[in-house]
Amino acid sequence: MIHKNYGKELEKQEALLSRKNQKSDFYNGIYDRYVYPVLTREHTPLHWRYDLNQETNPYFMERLGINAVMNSGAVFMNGKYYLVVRVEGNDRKSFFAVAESGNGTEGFRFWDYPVVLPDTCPEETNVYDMRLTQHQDGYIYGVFCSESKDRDNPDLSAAVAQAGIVRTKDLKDWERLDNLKTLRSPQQRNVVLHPEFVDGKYAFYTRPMDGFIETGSGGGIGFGLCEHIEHAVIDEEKIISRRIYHTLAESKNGAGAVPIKGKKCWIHIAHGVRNTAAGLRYVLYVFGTDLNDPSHVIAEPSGVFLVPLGKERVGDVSNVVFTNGAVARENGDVYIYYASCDTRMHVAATTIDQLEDYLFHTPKDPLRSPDCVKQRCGLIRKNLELLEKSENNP
Ligand code: BGC
Ligand code: BMA
Repeated sequence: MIHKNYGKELEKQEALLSRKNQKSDFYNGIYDRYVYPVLTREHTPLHWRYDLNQETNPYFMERLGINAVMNSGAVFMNGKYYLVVRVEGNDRKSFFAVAESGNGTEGFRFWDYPVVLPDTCPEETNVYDMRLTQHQDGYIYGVFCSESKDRDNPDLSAAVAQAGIVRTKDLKDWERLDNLKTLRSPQQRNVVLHPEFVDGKYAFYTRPMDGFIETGSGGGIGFGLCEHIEHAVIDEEKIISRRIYHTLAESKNGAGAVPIKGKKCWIHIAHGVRNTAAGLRYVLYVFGTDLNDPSHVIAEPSGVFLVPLGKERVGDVSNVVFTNGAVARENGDVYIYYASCDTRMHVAATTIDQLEDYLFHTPKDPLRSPDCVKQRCGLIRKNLELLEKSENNP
């Protein structure tokens, strides 16, 4: 018999799932934020968490709770928005699950079952942060972090991060390919597959690092080509977006959403990390690369693009926003899916035109306070002159 509490809990959840979302009054001219997160752990189906049977679960307890939903890959397909969500169980292990919505800003619902990936790496302990690339070759690729215990290191927390690769046509059947091999970097996280061939090859954004947490000598976001996707091997990684002293990306950075093809450039929404007394702070930044050479940066606006604000600042890993998925529609609308604090998913809405205006008209970072003041005084002077003129001839 189904437990008597099920109906009431389901009704509460239905109210959450069918809640309308709306733009918040946050304003910066660059994107809109929405009032409600698009996914929280409360959105996960009750039948994932409870044993619904009155006899075997008399207290109607969560038997397999869900701790958080976050860092999601995103695609638009057959008229719908799909997120492949990182779902973290109460046991700290993550897995992937598909949630779909008709309009991209509300009504996201999980499918009945999570994604069941082929279990091909016996040492793999955790998987997370899948980027979904609708590739020119006709497949949808999922590139994710595959994490294993570092058996050669006595430190209990020592781990090895690699890029796992799967592909699908429908988000239901997934074929697992070999993990990416980068010959010069022992560890990889935040690897993204470019949607088009480059010089007839598969192109990846990488993030070379020395250790599991520390990027060490790894200079930033890398770029590399490989011949075959089934056994992907990258020899040379060229650094395209560098870590720089006293910027938002001093400690680490990494590719985020799959680059969006704009009119003037490839639009990259990435994350940057700096260290603080309160721990690592993750923010988003944007850069643009040449349409004919996606490894060549041609637009580098100064500073942060999106930071955790208000309630977004609080969660399991506070002071973090992270994106690994965005959807760009043919009409130019862009939905950026971002997680806050490794806890929940949000959406920010903008357009390709706005992003390109931001990319090409936001001044560059002068890298020193005195030059930053000069830069700001230039803006103030022009504005005050304009205001004065318009006061004189209203
Ligand atoms: C966590 C990730 C985190 C990484 C580095 C992993 O074990 O699951 O969320 O980004 O460690 O801190
Ligand atoms: C990482 C990422 C994310 C996470 C972030 C903050 O290194 O790969 O999984 O959101 O740390 O914990």
